[in-house]
Amino acid sequence: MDLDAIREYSALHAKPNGLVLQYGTAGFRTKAEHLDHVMFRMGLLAVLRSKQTKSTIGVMVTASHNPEEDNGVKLVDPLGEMLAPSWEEHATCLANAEEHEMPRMLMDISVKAAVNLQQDAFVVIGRDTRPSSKKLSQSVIDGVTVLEGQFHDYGLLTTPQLHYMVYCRNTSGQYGKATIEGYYEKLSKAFMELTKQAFCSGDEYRSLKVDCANGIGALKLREMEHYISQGLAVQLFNDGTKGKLNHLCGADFVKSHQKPPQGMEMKSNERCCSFDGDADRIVYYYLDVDGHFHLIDGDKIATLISSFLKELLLEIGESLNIGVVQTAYANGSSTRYLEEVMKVPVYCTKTGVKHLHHKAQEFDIGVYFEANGHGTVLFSKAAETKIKLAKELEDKKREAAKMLENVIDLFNQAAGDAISDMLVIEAILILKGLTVQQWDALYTDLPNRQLKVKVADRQVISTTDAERQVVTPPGLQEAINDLVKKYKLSRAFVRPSGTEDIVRVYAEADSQENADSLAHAVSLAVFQLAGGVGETPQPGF
Ligand code: NG1
Ligand code: ZN
Repeated sequence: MDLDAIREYSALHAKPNGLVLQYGTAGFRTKAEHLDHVMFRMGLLAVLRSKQTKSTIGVMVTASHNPEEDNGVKLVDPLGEMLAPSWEEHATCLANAEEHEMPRMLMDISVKAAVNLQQDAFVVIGRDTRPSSKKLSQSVIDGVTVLEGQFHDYGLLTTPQLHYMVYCRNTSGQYGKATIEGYYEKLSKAFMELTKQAFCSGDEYRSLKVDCANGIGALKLREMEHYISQGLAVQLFNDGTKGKLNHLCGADFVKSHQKPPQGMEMKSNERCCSFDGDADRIVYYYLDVDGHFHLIDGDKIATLISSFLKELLLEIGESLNIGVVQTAYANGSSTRYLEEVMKVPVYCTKTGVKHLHHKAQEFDIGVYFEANGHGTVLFSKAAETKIKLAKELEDKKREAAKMLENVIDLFNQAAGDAISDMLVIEAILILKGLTVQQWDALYTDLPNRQLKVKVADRQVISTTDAERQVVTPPGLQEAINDLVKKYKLSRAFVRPSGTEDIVRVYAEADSQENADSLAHAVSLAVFQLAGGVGETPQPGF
């Protein structure tokens, strides 16, 4: 390690005084102007992680669904996964180190993590379309080069595309080609093959309106359009030519406000979907003939996909275990439907895809989705092998096995991916001849409401039982229990956000009015018992 060079370059990416950041649910996130030093340091850290794992490591510059002025960075581990927890700690220490501590901190991490400094390092970098992203990704590159790491800068990519590149490179190209064309070819081939034997019921199923949140999804979907145009016509809205990223549009807006994005022309019964700012989330929706808005969120996506997979597994007659992984934000109706009607085991983990991803790996086929539309399906090696063997069986089983193979190829095994999920969903709707209304009618969501409360220090709230119960501050859980008792079919929980400086409140009840009123009452309890700041939460939204 050339400590002088590190000192010299680090001074060019100096840390603002007094700034403390935490590697949270999805890496570091804050206002873009505070992130230059973090980017440089994550470039350094990526080199160490690459040396330690003897693998390619990814660095993605994005703040996903957060405002355009924000930015963020996260590291991607060798199999496309989120950074290992012990390295999240190293990341936090490194990001918060004072200038003069930098060389020692790097040495400390190298010793603690047994990094062989002689080992070569390779880092791949991607970024979203935020105005700040280009310069910030250059700071990552500065960090990589000062530690003499090799790198490939992919430039503009969706977050899941970067995960895909990392996964491809670390499996010697077996998973796919580590190029943007490789990604389009893999997905479009699987999509076209999967849908080719479909009973084609005309154009109504074959065109889809996509709100791209004025983000990277628009660019990438446009590039991909011609690969899939024979099977699906996509019409892009909020494509970034005028509007602001994530502003009044995108998956997060649609899910949290439960209304259509601005800039989308919706006619009744048309299938529409929204991506978020880095295209790893997707939600669907439509207007019924009375003009009412219907949201089809991650839970209903997971339900559609698991019921399709279950049918195919039944056809090939293989005993593969399938499990669905959700978080506390999953609508109670979805959990009940999956468990009681579909007889699929459901598990609840903490918020953040890394927790869901991890749990999903325990099954032959693990379906995981956050209610906000972030998720994918993981197939174990054992499942892949059994499916391959089933292709040798009689005709009907062979067809189902072939379809399953295409489904495996279509799902991004490295990360939740809006583009890949969209293609799977479209394929299932085509194959089953389902309209968006029929899909929506699988079950009825319980009315729900999510709110944010500002407190002085959100870490005073600690939780247990996959975030469904509050441990501290004392009295808060009892207060929530008492409030929940006042409503029918009700449930509520609170947790500190990992990406914003707020506490999130979630409530569900038998009517929208009751869900709203319960959410408000719980917000007041948080405000009073957990050190609320600013204005007392008001009813109404
Ligand atoms: P936080 O801010 O920790 O609630 C949010 C989402 C997560 C995940 C991360 C990363 C909700 C309630 N929370 O986390 O699911 O997507 O952002 O982007 O949707
Ligand atoms: Zn995202």
